[in-house]
Amino acid sequence: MNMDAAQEWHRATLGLGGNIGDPIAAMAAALQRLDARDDCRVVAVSRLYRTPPWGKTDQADFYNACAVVETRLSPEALLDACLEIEREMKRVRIERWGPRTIDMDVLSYDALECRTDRLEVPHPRMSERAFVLMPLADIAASMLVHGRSVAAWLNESDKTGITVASENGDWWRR
Ligand code: PH2
Ligand code: MG
Ligand code: MG
Repeated sequence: MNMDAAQEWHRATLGLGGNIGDPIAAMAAALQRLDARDDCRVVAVSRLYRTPPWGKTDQADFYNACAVVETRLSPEALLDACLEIEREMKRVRIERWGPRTIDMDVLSYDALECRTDRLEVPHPRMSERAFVLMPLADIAASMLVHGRSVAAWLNESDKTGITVASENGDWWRR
């Protein structure tokens, strides 16, 4: 194994959300757990947003946020770290696109474009979802996704009903 490669830090973005129980506390705890790992550091967190449910609309509003993470993990290992945190937090998910206590998705990893059985980056639906693009624009507006900036995608997205729910990106440290 090439140990130099394993030591390198990469920059990933994550999308967080939830709409059951106390989603804000769950997202804060998830980010704290990730930041506590010595192979991950949370370097920027967006404001919190309250967002109407997308996909399956007869469910409670979500809270959403995004984070920039520096990590020594590979893309799939970062996905596993996120899934492990979801599991440790006893994630409840009733159905696809339905209600959930905590969701932590890998949105991007450096400028990598890849698709495996388990992970696709950039996240295949991120460029059409304002509940991802609005928080992401707080911390990575100029990042390119499929050749266009987050700000440009956001400009064209449907932001109806989305409201800002925190003054700044400090909400997860409480
Ligand atoms: N997540 C989903 C499905 N629908 N809608 C909003 N507003 N926010 C989400 O995070 C969300 C959703 C599946 O991951
Ligand atoms: Mg997910
Ligand atoms: Mg998701």
